[in-house]
Amino acid sequence: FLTTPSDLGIIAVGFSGGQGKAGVDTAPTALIEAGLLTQLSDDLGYTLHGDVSPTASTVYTANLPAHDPPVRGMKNPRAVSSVTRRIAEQAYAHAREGRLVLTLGGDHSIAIGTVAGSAKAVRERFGGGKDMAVIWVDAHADINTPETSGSGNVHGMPVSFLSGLAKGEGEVFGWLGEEERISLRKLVYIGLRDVDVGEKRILRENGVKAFSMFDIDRYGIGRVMEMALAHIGNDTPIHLSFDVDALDPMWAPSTGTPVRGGLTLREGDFICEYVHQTGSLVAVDLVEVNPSLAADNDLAAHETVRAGCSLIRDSLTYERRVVERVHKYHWPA
Ligand code: B3U
Ligand code: MN
Ligand code: MN
Repeated sequence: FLTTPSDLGIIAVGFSGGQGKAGVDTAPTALIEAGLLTQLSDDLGYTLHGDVSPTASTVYTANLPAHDPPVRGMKNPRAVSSVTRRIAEQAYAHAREGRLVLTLGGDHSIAIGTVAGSAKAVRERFGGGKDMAVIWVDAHADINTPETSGSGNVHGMPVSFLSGLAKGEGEVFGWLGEEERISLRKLVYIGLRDVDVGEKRILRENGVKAFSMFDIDRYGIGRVMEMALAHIGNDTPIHLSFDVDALDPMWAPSTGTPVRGGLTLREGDFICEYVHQTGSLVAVDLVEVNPSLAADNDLAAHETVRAGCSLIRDSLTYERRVVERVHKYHWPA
């Protein structure tokens, strides 16, 4: 786990049921058409595993319940539960093979699956003695419980289900067990600027580590990353869940809930490079790219997809450079 996997398990899951806007389901295809996979294999030297065909996400989104009325206010609860359950199995299977898991969303509800899958694999690998850390880069905290949520959109709730703050039952997240849970003590937020009142209370009461845009302005992204990693601790496997709306809409306009005053693309890239540099990265999600929300110009979608590719590359690149350096030093005389 804590070495340098040169194998990537790729999960392409264009799922939009965690929120109300169509189009986020086309993101994996858009990212792939922009050349992402070629860059990962040809330029960065990764061996890719997993179905990345244009129809890949049908594996997860097939046979969804036709009748899916709200449960505790959650919209599409059975669909989200069943999709994330399959993603969790897939992420776990990749991780068990020692692959770094890259998931292309989809809305952020899919992280219920990806994080659950990596948490389970990490727990198994370390015999339960080590909790996986999660770095959640987002304008939003996504920690509403069904009860605190004003929207009923599950993409605003993944962290509460993953941490056990919200409990599932039966066909709606009943599959989410102890071994798939994360600890709120090993969770770090970066980029927050649109947090609901109920979420703020949850963050405060649980002492969750959060670096808002205020902290980034105050300390700079370099210092924030140092503090984030210091909080997590050395040699802790890290799952990076990157919501593209953490970036300022200037860089990523095509997303469901853009919030002004966000990260520059360079700050986002730095976060990804910095996390990868730890050598502890086990999984990366990139979510909420919605190419059909190109508000006022045709370039918007293209720019957002391009930003997404950049973030993914950087989360997988830094170590490649380190490896090259190591090779140089160990080059036979
Ligand atoms: N906190 C609000 C809004 C929101 C969360 N995540 C996104 N938007 N992208 C909610 O619906 O829970
Ligand atoms: Mn999010
Ligand atoms: Mn968000």
